[in-house]
Amino acid sequence: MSGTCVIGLQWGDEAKGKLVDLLAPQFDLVVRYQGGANAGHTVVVGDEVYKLHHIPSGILHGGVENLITPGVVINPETIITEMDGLAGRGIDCAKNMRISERAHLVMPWHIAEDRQINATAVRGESIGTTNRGIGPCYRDKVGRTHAIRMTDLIQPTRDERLTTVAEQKQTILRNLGASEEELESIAPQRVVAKAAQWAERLGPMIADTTDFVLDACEADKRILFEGAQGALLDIDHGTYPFVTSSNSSGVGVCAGAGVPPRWINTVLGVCKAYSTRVGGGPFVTELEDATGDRIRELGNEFGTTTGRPRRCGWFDAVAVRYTARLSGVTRLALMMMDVLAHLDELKICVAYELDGERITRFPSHADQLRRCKPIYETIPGWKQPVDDVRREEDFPAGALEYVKRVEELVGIPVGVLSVGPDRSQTIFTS
Ligand code: 2SA
Ligand code: MG
Repeated sequence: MSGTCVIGLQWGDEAKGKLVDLLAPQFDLVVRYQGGANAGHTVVVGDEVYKLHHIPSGILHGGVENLITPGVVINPETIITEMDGLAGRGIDCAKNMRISERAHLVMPWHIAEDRQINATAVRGESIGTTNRGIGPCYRDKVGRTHAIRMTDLIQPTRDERLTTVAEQKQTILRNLGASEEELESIAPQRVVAKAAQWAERLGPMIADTTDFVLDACEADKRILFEGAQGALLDIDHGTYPFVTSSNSSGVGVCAGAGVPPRWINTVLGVCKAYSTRVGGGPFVTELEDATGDRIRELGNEFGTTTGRPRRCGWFDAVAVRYTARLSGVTRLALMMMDVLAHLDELKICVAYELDGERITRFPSHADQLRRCKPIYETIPGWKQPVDDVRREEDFPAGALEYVKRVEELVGIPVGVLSVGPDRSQTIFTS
């Protein structure tokens, strides 16, 4: 048994891609199991920066098999562009990547529908999606009538199926006030022509990944499950409705990958030493001041996928304790310690005040979360760069003090500390 998961414990962008990339050589298989091209994993190898949205980070290592399993929604255009980009750098994805025949396709109409979602305020605020068609695609998957799966691309009924759905979608979008240009972009003949190209490029990689991954489990292969987004964006357990449309916490691994719990034994929970969020929704420890701006600047906190500036704030131990427990985390990875090294004073949110009461449980309603005020503990900044630290014992005492406090509050030991984007700037501590 050696199923290891890497799960984001905040709102995404915790630098999971870097960890997965670092760990990948120790595994036989890297599995992406939820989300889609809304993910943005930045991997830095020497001077090369790779931005992956769809393709598992294990692709950068020759001997590793990469699976995209049923829980993922695939934008064929994006994945092909990404494959071409990697090919230009000498990486042939067709060699060691398989895409589940059960995975759903993000179609051009989903992107148009996502724009409609973003134009609508939910509970007084826009969700601020990544406009990648993720929500509409999952909605169609659950709704079933308009869904297209990878396997549909390689069936003889493909063109007929696509024509029917494209016609229905044109009607739906026309009623929603879509422009003529938008309607033209999803015209049946256009979609059918595109699908033929997709099938040609992706066809050789379409496989029964469920069978493949179960065989791998039974053969005692080492499997790394690569989470996308973060647990607070989980459709069932996150800050609903300001969430993504998949199960992005640890509980999503099994359903998305098609792997039962018995094969999973290690869960690495990744969090920044502070907090960030992109898009709308409550954020109790948000800093809308100079300190927030300073963190954004020091941490280069801009979205990989959309380039949006990220909202920044202090570490929220209430939220992370919740998501760490929910995700079954066995070790924490505390990232971006280098950013905190520049601040005079640090704060950790240890509890919330909700309607005059002190709570340490994470509330389920967005309105309650909005009313929560952070209760902070202040810790002096250690004010000493840590970028060059490579061993736990070389950290300044103040930094280790901060780490200890995080461990105590979250209730899980820290096993990894990160002090910069490079592979070498990662310290395994326990
Ligand atoms: P969606 O597009 O339907 O999944 O958006 C719903 C909410 O989920 C948030 N979300 C994300 N938050 C952080 N990082 C994400 N990935 C990109 C990245 C984001 C980017 O890695 O940098 O580039 O902006 C991600 N994906 C989805 C989203 O902001 C909404 O709040
Ligand atoms: Mg990201």
